[in-house]
Amino acid sequence: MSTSSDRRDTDPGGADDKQRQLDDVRLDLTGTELTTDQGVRIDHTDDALTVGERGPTLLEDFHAREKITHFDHERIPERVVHARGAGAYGVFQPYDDWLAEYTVAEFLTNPAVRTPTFVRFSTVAGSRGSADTVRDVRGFATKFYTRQGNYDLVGNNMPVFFIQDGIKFPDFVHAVKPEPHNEIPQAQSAHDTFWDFVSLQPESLHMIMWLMSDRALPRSYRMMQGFGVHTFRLVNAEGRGTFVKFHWKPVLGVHSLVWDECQKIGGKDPDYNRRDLWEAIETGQFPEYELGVQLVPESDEFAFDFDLLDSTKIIPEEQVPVRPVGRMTLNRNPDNFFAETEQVAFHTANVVPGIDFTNDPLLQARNFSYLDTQLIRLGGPNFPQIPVNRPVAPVTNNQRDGYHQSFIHKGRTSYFKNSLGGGCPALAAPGAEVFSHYQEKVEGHKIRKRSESFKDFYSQATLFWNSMTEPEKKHIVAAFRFELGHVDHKHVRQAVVDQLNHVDHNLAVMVANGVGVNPPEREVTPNHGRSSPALSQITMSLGGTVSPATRKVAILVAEGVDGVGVRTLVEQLRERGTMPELLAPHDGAVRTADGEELPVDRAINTMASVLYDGVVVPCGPDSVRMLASDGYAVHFVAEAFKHHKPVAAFGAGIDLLDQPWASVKLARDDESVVVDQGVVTSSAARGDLPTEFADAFCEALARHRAWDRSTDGVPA
Ligand code: HDE
Repeated sequence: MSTSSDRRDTDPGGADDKQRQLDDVRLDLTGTELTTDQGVRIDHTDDALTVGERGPTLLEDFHAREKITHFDHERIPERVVHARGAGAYGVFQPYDDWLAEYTVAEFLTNPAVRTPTFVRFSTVAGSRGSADTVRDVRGFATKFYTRQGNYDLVGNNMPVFFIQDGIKFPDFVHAVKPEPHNEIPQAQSAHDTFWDFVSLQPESLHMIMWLMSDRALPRSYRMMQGFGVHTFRLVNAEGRGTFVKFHWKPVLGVHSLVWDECQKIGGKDPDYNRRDLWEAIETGQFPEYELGVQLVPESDEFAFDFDLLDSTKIIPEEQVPVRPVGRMTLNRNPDNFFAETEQVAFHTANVVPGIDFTNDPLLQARNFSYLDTQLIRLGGPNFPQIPVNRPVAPVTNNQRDGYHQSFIHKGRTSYFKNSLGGGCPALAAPGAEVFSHYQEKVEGHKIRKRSESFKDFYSQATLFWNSMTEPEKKHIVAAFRFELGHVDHKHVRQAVVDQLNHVDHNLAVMVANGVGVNPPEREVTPNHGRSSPALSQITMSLGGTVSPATRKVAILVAEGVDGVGVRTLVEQLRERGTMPELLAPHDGAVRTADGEELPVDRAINTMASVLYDGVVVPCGPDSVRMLASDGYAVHFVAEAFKHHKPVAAFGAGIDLLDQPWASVKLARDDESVVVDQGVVTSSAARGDLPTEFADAFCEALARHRAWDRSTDGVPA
């Protein structure tokens, strides 16, 4: 058996600590024989024990009873929110030690320490079996198994929240969940009770702007930001506190789907985001996120025109920059969804020395709620012993008994102080690193009253709106029209529009015109005109380094395709980190113009353009003629075009793009590479395909979508 000092020699950073611990409980049944839960071997499990061939089943059949009883109890309650999720293990490592001035948290400040993590991404409103691509907030919860104990950063992919005080959470969740009389609609906010709540609770408006934006439709969990939302507190060795907001930034950039695409994917592949995460990790394309912090000295607590304790507000990045701390890489899928992703339990109150709370009333309520909900969801107080939840730091205390106790505590003492057990577990020795609560001075009367400093509901909603690019604004207006268009009560539609008039008059008018209510006659709250470029994912992705890595490309082929051209292209696309797949009218293989067999990855009619980031139609006159007469193929290209995706063709493949609805410039005669509105074409064929073709297509993939493309007339 290896000792912990052996382990430190081979893994000094500690990155494998958690996996080594889990190895002790991992079961591999390869080569085993069937037994009962009591370890008794069984040679028959297809028929119950009966009296004669056609007689009654006997109660004595312990194997049948045990098997069925266990099955009967397989389900546990799903999470009351964030029920649908996907998880992965990873490792976090700080870049350097600069944060040590502000916190004693070792995992954030010691670059030699590699802390194991488990992350669970989730949607919020839908049930466990609902689709991934709904319009919703995404959870981004991270458990850091640090050497000082577990730290959980239970965040979302949006930096603000719907409400300011946790006491409103049951009201909010009841409003957004399916309506109670008929349990409709599933995983959607487009219904009356949600918008009724919003119209009467204007503090939700800032978050509503985020929810109606493209942020609610992430292309991938690997391509969305994460935020701790609340203002937390870092505490340094002298006991000095600093306010902090946590940010995760995905290395692949922030990208979204379009709404029409989301709705279609909901049917074609309800596991779209979950599958994407799983496959990326299985194929070694490990998702990476940079952790950053915004720091505010306590002396600046009142320096802002909003309250730092109000979770419906951001600190604009232009005001307080996000400073990079370290990087997390997700590198291992769970072995068993239930054991790990379903049973993982996050809690905002799981903190380690160096990180503490503030009086944000939303955070304070969460610090109560998570443990409470887990007691019922995971069946009692011993859920921290479930393998995925166990810290790598030793757990030694006098907590005993309860459902599912899985440790055997030896000895006769389970109380403090004791003399019979040698005084153990003892208090930490003086000077040892312990958690000590930040000594904040608090005084006041017991009151139920929202602070006056929380009462500006509109300025930051306006800031968000002002920061959007034109396509992003168009999407927001369309989202409001879709959502309110599903609200039956006209007075609710009107009330929401009237609220929006406080955010921006033009926005309110545009929404009103789409949903058949009275546009507000005049501006009530003048738009302050301020903006924050960091809020726009399009502005950010244009400014930053973008990469086509991991994007999925469909190459449409049929009999007679230009095999040399296809092979060249596939190679070039792979070299640039993308994931090309060949789709044909049938599965198996197609014969190229040169008579060779070209293996096919998928049949076109089993897939859809919405499952790819871009499409290429290669040369081969026969192949293109066949595709042109195949409705699935024609629709595939038209739909990708409609969703502003990069579309490319070479040689005869260009004919498939030469459509009345595609007003783009296409390569003709000897034009090597033409790029127009994200459409990349080349007259070249066979082995002559210039590398600029793949370069231009990958550049378009990296830019994600061509928003300047006009798509109104596309019949898809
Ligand atoms: Fe949660 N939230 N929440 N929440 N939340 C839960 O805990 C709650 C809030 C978030 O993948 C529950 O174990 C209250 C904000 C995530 O397992 C529950 C309030 C943010 C997850 C709960 C909030 C979140 C949860 C349900 C208002 C972003 C999924 C199951 C005071 C910063 C974690 C569970 C996972 C889960 C309560 C508000 C994020 C009921 C009372 C703000 C990512 O305890």
